[in-house]
Amino acid sequence: VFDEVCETTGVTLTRFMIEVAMLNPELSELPSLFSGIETACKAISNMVKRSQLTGLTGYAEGGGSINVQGEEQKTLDIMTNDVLKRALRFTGKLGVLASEEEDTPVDVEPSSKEVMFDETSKYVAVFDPLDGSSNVDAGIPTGTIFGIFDHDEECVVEGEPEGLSEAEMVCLTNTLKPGTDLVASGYCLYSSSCFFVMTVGCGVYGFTLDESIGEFVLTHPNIKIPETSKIYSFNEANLPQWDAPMRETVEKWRVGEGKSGNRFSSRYIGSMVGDVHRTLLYGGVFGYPSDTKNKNGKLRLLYEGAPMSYLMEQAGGLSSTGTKRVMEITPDEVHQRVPIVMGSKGDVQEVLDAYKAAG
Ligand code: AFP
Ligand code: FBP
Repeated sequence: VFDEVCETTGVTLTRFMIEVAMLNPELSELPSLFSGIETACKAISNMVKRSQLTGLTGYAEGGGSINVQGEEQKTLDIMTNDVLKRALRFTGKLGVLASEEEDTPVDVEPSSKEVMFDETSKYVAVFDPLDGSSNVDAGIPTGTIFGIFDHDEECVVEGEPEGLSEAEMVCLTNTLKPGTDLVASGYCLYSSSCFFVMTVGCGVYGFTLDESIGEFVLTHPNIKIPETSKIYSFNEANLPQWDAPMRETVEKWRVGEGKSGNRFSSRYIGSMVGDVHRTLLYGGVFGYPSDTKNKNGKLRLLYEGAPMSYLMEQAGGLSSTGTKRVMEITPDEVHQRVPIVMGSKGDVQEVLDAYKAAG
């Protein structure tokens, strides 16, 4: 019966996750968490799609709502954050959640301590609920990025950071983990199709939302990024301020004088999920490098850099700051930024070689 269903629907994300859990008993609680994320993404996809009709455009409450990073929050930033929190609250598998739109990590249940120390609270989730939201009013693609870590119940806080409750301190240390500790990561891209792309550490799998049955269906099994490319994807207006190795490599690519001899094209959406999705499928190099003004670039390590780097590496690509593997960096704080260059192995390696040569 199961196979008959599958012949009609294709392999759904739900079925895929059940099979992952059957083959990997240590991941047996992951499907319910994925089910919460998947449901939230479907709801967010609808909110984004209908935002022009429902008045969910523009800044929150007539302006003035600023997140902890000093960015003005859009109505959809706040609403999508709530959708995710609510969807995960009742999975019973999540202890702590950190998000771009929350000042500090939060527990997902009102009775925080009970749930956080409940042995079923197995995971910590980190999110950017609506990445690229500044583009949404113009109908440009946006996305949700997520990463999942194990919940470390033994974790002890050293010192007493001022202004944080005991619960918040436990939360905090639970989220400050390097990408190498990720159990799973992924994104949902809201675009011409709604794509859900994920990894649990054995390749990258892409699903497309079939709206006629309301399910994500496997359309891109085992995504592998091409080894070299002809596309770069940066906010090139910042090029004069980049580190010399980054700047010089891109200048060579422009004129076909890089290692591959390819003359590169530029493609930049300004929405990380869209730019990374294209990079995974067509090959290319995406990045937000360090510049003289922003030493750590713009992207956030915990809920943008690390989850996307995990996907990129699992697809056979590389992700680096130029001198360090992004996956190996342990954040000192939740909203820490990190310079990033990621994508096709051969081309990213060329950037790394340039940094090395520059000492
Ligand atoms: P918003 O969510 O504020 O639109 O920022 C999106 C983002 O973090 C990332 O998705 C893009 O890659 C990057 O910013 C674009 O930054 P620039 O506008 O500086 O190119
Ligand atoms: P395709 O339909 O072949 O993708 O071409 C798209 C297009 O005509 C425009 O939509 C776009 O602005 C332009 O090409 C991009 O050109 P270039 O590759 O030179 O940047």
